[in-house]
Amino acid sequence: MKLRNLNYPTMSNEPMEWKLDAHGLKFAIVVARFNHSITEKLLEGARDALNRAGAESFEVFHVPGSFELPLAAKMLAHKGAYNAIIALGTVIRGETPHFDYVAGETARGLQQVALETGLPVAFGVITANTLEQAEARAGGKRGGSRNNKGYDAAMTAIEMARLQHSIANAGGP
Ligand code: INI
Repeated sequence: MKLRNLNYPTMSNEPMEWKLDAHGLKFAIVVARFNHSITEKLLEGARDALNRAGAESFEVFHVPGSFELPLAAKMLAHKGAYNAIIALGTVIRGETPHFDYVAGETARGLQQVALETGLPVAFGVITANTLEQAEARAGGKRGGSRNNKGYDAAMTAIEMARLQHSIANAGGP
């Protein structure tokens, strides 16, 4: 396979151009509407990463809040139609313990789906103390792909889908 040297930000600064190639890969993005001013920026970042990397396709699904992301991810995983799932949400700490339940269960549930189904599930959920902090992790006031957790999650999904493919073809004679 010919790999392209694409020059745009990765989650880490390491030179891992190979993982940026998403040709032939299909993705599902599931995004929470809660805190939608932030989650739509995450979605924009994820779309940008997948488009730049040449993903074959991606489909977008919405759920009410982050708490619903794990079940939606599980439904999508069971379709067997995707190489990875990208889960996007934003949980902002308020005055109540609600934050801990929503954030904790969302993280736990998404990891559980990945481990139980064997399908990569990227965790693109911002957990922040304030709206300003959340905004800063979604590309800033105007959005964009730098410092955007949606972009990073899509990059992770591409890398893990590629890894799954490599492992499936490894260990031969
Ligand atoms: N959902 C979020 O995605 N972020 C939040 O900050 C949040 N807070 O703070 O309440 C939130 N709550 C809704 C939750 O995800 C469920 O949709 C709801 O509890 C119904 O199951």
